[in-house]
Amino acid sequence: MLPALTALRVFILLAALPGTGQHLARLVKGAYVFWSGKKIAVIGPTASGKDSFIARLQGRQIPIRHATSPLGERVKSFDVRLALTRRQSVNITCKGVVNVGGDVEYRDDPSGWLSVCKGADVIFYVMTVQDLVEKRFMAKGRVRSDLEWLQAALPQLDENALVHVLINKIDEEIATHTRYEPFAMELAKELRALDRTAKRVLKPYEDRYTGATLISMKNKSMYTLAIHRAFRAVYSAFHEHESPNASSVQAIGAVT
Ligand SMILES: Nc1nc2c(ncn2[C@@H]2O[C@H](COP(=O)(O)OP(=O)(O)OP(=O)(O)O)[C@@H](O)[C@H]2O)c(=O)[nH]1
Ligand SMILES: [Mg+2]
Repeated sequence: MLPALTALRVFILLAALPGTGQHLARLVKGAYVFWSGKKIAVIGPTASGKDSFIARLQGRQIPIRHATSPLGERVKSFDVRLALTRRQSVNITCKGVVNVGGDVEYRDDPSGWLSVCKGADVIFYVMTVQDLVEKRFMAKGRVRSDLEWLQAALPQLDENALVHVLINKIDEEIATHTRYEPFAMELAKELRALDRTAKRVLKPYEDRYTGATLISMKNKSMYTLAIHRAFRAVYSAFHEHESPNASSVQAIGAVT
């Protein structure tokens, strides 16, 4: 099959939006166009799994030992090969990804998170499932203060920059990817609370928030399942933003 055709078929899955014919084709093309050459930034608390996420995106093994990333370490542009099924994958170019450690000093340093996020189209904020369960998104929690940091930073960033939260290390709570859905249901209350808080704290930029996705960088099956949801949620939010009257666009759920 021609690569372009494969890519289109893949994006039918990626977009995963209801609709037929021309409308669907437009959406599929839109998703492809949206993700091609996107600049992403990866931020989050220390040891939440930022380097592991970048490794996964690059198809590498995740670092076994935690090594704190130096401030503003640049990661070269790379192509993300997103395998949607065993036989289908699509290439997305991520340019100018900059990695940065998660300490608060790193966050607040001018050459820290702000420089990482500048010019990014999509900012992935990586936290852990422990942060969620311990409600660190509530007042005085680390996640909450990071959201406040983002709210203050957004006016200085790309005016269309989108934010997506990845809730990592779910493999520490569940054994297989088949437990993903039931686990997400168990955490529904916390996920809704995180969503509400994120939208409230990010005001007036709450539209930039594209939801949160449970994920494991360590477990490949869980990673694969989750990353499609995350990419889809970001694109859906973008599409919704672009055409607010599009009735067939999936609502962005808190989590997935
Ligand atoms: N169990 C489990 N461990 C993980 C997962 N993702 C990352 N880790 C581990 O967590 C540790 C930290 O991962 P990193 O990716 O280096 O974290 P980081 O966010 O880049 O850390 P800093 O740069 O210091 O802020 C490593 O020991 C990883 O092996 C995951 O999904 N599950
Ligand atoms: Mg790191």
